[in-house]
Amino acid sequence: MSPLLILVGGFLGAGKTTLLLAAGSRLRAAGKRVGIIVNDQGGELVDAQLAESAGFPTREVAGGCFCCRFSEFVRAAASFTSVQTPEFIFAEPVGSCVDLAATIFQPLRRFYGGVYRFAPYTVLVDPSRAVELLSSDADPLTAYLFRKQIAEADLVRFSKADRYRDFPPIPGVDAQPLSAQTGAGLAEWLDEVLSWDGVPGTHLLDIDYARYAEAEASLGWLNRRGLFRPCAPLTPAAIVGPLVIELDRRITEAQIAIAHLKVFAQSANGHVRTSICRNGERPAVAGTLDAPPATRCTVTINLRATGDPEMLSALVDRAILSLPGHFRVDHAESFRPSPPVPEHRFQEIA
Ligand SMILES: Nc1nc2c(ncn2[C@@H]2O[C@H](COP(=O)(O)OP(=O)(O)O)[C@@H](O)[C@H]2O)c(=O)[nH]1
Ligand SMILES: [Mg+2]
Repeated sequence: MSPLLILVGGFLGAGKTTLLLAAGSRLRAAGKRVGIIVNDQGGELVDAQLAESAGFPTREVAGGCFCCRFSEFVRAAASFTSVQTPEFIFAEPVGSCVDLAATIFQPLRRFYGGVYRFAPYTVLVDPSRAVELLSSDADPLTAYLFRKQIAEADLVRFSKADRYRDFPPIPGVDAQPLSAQTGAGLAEWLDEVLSWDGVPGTHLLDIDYARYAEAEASLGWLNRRGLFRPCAPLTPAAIVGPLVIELDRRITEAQIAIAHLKVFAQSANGHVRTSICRNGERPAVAGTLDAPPATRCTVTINLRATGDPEMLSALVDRAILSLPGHFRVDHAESFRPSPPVPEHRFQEIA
C-alpha cells in the first residue's frame, strides 16, 4: 500500500514535533515503518536532530516553508524509498506557515495521488497561545496567521492537555485535547487520522498574502550551531539548562517576546533538548539527562522571537560568551522570513 502522509501543523511551539515523535514511536512499536520530515525557514534544526536521535529516518526541508519548497518536500518524501519505504510519513510544516490546503494538499493530490495516501490535516493549538491570540487585544498580524491556520485544518487538537484544565472556546471548531507527553488522547487522535475516510485539505483559504508575509516577517529567526568545549567536563543537561535560562533572561530584558526557543546539545555520551515557548517559562527538558560529562558538545540554538534579527544575534552571542568554556560557531544565521511564494497554489479542490 502507498505510504500515508500525515501533516501536522500549528503555530510555533504548539507541540508538533513532540506529537510526531510520540505518534511515530507508537506506530513503530506496533512494527510499522515511519519517516519524519521537518521544515523550517532556516537550517540546522533542533527538530531534525531530535527526530534522528529518536531513531527515525528524518529529512529536513530547510530555507523556506513546504509551500515554497514543494519540489523539495516531494523529493524528501520520495527519498525515504531508497532505503525502505515507510508506511507512514509524518511531516511538520514550519509554525508560521499557512495556506497548505491550497499549496500542498491540492498539488499533492493532483500530481502524486497515486503515490501517497493523505491523512487529514491536523492543526495543533497550544491552549495558552489560543487564549492570547484569540483575545481582542492580540497582536493583529500574529492573530491573523493563527486564525487562518485553524480555519484550514481538517482536525484541530489542543496540545499539552496535561498542563491545562480549561480550554478556550474556538468558534466553529470542536478541538479535543491531547497530551503527547502523557499520551492522553493520543491513541484516539491517531485512530481518527488513520481511519479518516474524508477528503483531506479541502478548506481552501481566502488569504491576503501581503498580510501573511507581514505576519511572518514580524518574527526574527536565529539559528546557531557550534562546538562547545567546556573548561571542565559537563553533561549536555548542564550546558543547555543554564544556557536557556541565560538566553531567556537577556531576551526578556531586551523586551523581546519569545515565540519558541530551542537548544539541543549532543555529546559522545548523549543528547539533551530544552525549549521554552514564552518568556519566563520553565524550560522543558528531554533526552539523556543522566549522560556522563564530556569535554566536547555540539550545541544548536533555534530562536524565533518578535525582535530584530541583528539584535537577537547580539543577545545570543553574549549568552554564548557567558558559557564556561570555548564555543566555536560553525553555523550562524539570523533573518526575517522573506515573503512566501508558493510553487503551486490551487484555487479549487483538485
Ligand atoms: N507539558 C507538555 N508539554 C509539551 C507537550 N507537547 C509539547 N510540549 C512542549 O512544548 C514545547 C514545544 O513543543 P514542540 O513539539 O517543539 O513544538 P513545535 O514547535 O510545534 O514543534 C516543548 O517544550 C515541548 O516539550 C505536551 O503534551 N505536554
Ligand atoms: Mg517543531
